[in-house]
Amino acid sequence: MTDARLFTRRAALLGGVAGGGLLLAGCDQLTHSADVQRVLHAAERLTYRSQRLLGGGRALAREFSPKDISPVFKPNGTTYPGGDDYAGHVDEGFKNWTLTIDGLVQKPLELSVAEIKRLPSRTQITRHDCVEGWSAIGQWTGVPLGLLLKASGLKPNARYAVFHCADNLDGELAKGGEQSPGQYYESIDLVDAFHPQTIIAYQLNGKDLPIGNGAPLRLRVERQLGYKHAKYLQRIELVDSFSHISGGKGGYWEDRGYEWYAGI
Ligand SMILES: Nc1nc2c(c(=O)[nH]1)N[C@H]1C(S)=C(S)[C@@H](COP(=O)(O)O)O[C@H]1N2
Ligand SMILES: [Mo]
Repeated sequence: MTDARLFTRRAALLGGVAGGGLLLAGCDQLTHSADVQRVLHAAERLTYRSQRLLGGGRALAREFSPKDISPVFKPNGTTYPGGDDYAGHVDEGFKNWTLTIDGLVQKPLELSVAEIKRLPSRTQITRHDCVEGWSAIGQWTGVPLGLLLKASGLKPNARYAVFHCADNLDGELAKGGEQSPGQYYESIDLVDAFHPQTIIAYQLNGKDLPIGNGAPLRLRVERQLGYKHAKYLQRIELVDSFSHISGGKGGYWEDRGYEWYAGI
C-alpha cells in the first residue's frame, strides 16, 4: 500500500475518534521538509549521525517471541507519581486521563485512554535496556505515534516531539550532574516519531500497563535506551527546538548529563 493510501485510511479511522475535520493536507510534504531540516541541523553524536546518514532511519529494533518475555519487567525510576491527581486517576481507573497533542500542529488533539485503545494498534516484543545495566523483554501494545501525528497535522517547522509526564522525579546522586527534582520529560526527532515501532503503549504483556510501568500510557521508542521511554504520558508537544523547555537539553536525564540521542 502506498504511503498516501495508508495515511488516508488511518486518518479516516482516527477521524471517527477525534471528531473529524482533521487537517491532512501537506503532511507528507511536511515530513519531507523536516527530513531536510534534520540533515541541515545534524549536529548530534556520531551514533545519531551515522544511523541517519546510513539510511537506518527505518531499521527495526529486534523483535522476540513470546517465550522470551521476562517473567518480571522491573519498574524503574518513578513507580507511582506523587500528588493527589495521579492517585485520583488510579481510583477512577484512568477514565478521565487524557493525552493532549499540541504545539506545532494544525489540529491539537485530546484523546482519552478509551479513544486511544480504539485506534489501530501494534504489538511488539522487544528488549528494554536501562543504562543502569539491566534489561528486560516485554510485549507492548499501543497506537503508532505516527498515526496520531499525522492526524494532528504537523506544521512545517515541527522538528521534535516532546513527551510531558505526570511525575516529578528526584535526581539520583549516583548519576552525577545536576540532581534537582523536576518534571519528567523526554523528546525525540521526527524520524523516531514516525518509526513503525514507536508507539504510545497501553498494554504490557497483554494487560493494561501496571502503575509501576507507566499507567495508563507510555512511550516505546525501541531503538533508544530506557530513559527515553517516557511513562505516565499526558502531553505530546511538537516543537522546533526544546531549548526553552526545562533545562533545555531535551529530557529530564539529558538536563542532568545524559546524551539526548540514546541509540542502542
Ligand atoms: N515518567 C517517567 N518515565 C520514565 C522514567 C521515570 O522515572 N519517569 N524512568 C525511565 C527509565 S530510566 C527507565 S529504564 C524506564 C523504566 O521503565 P519501566 O519502569 O517500565 O521498567 O522508564 C523511563 N521512563
Ligand atoms: Mo533507565
